[in-house]
Amino acid sequence: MVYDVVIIGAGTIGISTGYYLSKKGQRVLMIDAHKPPHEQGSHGGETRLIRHAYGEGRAYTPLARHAQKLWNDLQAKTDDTIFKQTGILSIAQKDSHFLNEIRKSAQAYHLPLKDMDRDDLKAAYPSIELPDDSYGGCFEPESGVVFVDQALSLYLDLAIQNGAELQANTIVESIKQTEKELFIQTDQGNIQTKQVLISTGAHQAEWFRELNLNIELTPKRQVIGWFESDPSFDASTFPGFTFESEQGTFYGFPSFDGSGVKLGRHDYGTPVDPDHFDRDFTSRPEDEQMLREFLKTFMPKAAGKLNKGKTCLYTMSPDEDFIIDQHPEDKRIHFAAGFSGHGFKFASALGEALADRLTDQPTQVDLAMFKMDRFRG
Ligand code: PYC
Repeated sequence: MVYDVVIIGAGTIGISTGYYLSKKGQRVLMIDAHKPPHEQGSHGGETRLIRHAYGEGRAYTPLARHAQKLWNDLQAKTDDTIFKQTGILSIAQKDSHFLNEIRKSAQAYHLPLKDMDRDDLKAAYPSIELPDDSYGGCFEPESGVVFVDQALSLYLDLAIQNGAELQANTIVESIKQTEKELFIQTDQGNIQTKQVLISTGAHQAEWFRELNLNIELTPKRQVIGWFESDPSFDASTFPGFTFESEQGTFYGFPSFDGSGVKLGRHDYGTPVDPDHFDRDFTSRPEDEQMLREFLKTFMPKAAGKLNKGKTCLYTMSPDEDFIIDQHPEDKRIHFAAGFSGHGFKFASALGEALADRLTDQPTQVDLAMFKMDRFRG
């Protein structure tokens, strides 16, 4: 049996691509070292923000909007919560690059956006403490929070209903290229396929080296904590948020059903070997201290007891933009990598686009900005 596509890495992008390929009737096999969804890679931590007006660059906005449409389509298939429209509040110095880019994205794509000074923020969110008038914010009402396990489990179930296969707890050792087929060599035996997508998150650096692609990827250990919070932080009234402060760039989630506020720091993280790093949140007290210090300063009523803490992985590309491309010498080998801590929200649209590319169809979103030749001298 020869598969149309083998996907190495059934994480965020692998599963969504598997789903969209299965909808096209492709013979698909997803392989993962663990049993997805799981907490071993980059999709742990339960929730992700989806922001449409995009501080990292307005070029991402069409992708975010199409991703939102596809998350809504997925939501229509289930009673579980895939997406919750909490709105997203971004706070930073009022003339920061990040807020200006959000404003420009909203303008360019006619997105509803409320520009707020410190007094507006104080009136709308009395639980946020801002030390001075230099801070401002942008509130985007149509964006919100995607629930990771629910979304990926549904994509996986639907893909399997459509005939896709999942081979969990399997290590891929190498890819042998012959003119006719690709042979995927695993610790459970060999598999034949016409094409392969490698989307192995923090393990992608090893594949780039193996396939002679000179692109540096850096896996980083990240920490997130859920802190007991006052009812003013409940998801019915408080939005998801990003917050650039003198203590660092943080992001967070309101309390869902008493979970407490979830907080992480984006511009932080220790470079690690993804197979050997300290997964225990409590082993480094300075991690909790850093998150708690931010809350004590800016959201003191959310600085309660730590309900739980987790670690997960970012995989940083050299410019923090994604790498989605085909091998320059063998177009049957596709990659999706380097999501740099801001990829999950786009997974629906990227999975659809990769499935289109793998079946030689035009993509609905433009993937040109993710080509790897941008790193060539
Ligand atoms: O890109 O909004 C984001 C995000 C939230 C958590 C990690 N990344």
